[in-house]
Amino acid sequence: MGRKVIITCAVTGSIHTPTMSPYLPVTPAEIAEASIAAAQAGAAIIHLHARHPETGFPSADAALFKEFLPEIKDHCDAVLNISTGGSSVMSLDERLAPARAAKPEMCSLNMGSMNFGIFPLKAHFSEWQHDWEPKLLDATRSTIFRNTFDDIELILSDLGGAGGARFEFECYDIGHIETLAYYLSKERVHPPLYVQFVLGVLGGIGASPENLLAMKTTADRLLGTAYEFSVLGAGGMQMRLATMGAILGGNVRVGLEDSLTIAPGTLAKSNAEQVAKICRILDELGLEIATAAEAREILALKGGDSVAF
Ligand code: KMH
Ligand code: ZN
Repeated sequence: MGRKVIITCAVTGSIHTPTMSPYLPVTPAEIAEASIAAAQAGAAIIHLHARHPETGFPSADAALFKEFLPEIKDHCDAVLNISTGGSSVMSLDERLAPARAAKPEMCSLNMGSMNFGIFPLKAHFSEWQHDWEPKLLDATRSTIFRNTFDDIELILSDLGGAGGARFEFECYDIGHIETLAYYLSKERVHPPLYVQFVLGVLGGIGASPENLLAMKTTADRLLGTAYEFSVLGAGGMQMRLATMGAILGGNVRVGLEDSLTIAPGTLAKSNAEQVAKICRILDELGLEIATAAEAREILALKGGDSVAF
């Protein structure tokens, strides 16, 4: 197979809140619909969180995931990747419940504890649909997004070993790549590693081309040929950094989890709109887009028939 670019779409996440965009999927039906449309637009992987259906509050209730996972699987072939990051105000056990129940092909694995500040988003709004929204944003001034070595090893053994999942290794800074290289040297993780370079979260590395190059150079030095990478630029740099990542030989992640816009100052009307845009860019660059089956082959996934939903 020649080089193909894998598109991940992260459809809702736990950063943005309902007041920020009317297009953010909230209910299981909305999450399913957004995921299927994103897959139809060209995404090979769908990265999934859940939300409380009435309030939109980030939720790791496995029962909510059970409402949308089979529905998405019935309507498209995309790889369903379940978050183990949840939100920084959840306990680790809460965060792992959906992936433990669903035994997915893929789940996220955040490679270090850090500040994860989403409180600056508060300044853009004066009225809120729900009381919890400004409170959650403020809470990120004092909470730690906890991903200790023990936590990482628990996820590797529980979901990787026993569950057969492979990982989207979310690296928010250079040191997280060092941690991944440590686990590679100890044979706790196995190639091909799928490394998500996350740029633009306050507390992690900033969203600049220079920083993306630094991440890539570090990963090349430490992980050599053992890895594939993808690029996630949070906020307004999403499309530019994804494009740069693709040019550098990587894959891309888009979706309303990480950016609500389709162009500066314009809200994206759907996740699929962002997927369609990155498809157009990749096409113009002469780059081919991976199908879900090709993504499974590239990332050595266990297959959609081996999950528990
Ligand atoms: N929204 C990303 C910056 C996870 O789900 O494990 C972080 C994320 C974490 O995707
Ligand atoms: Zn996520």
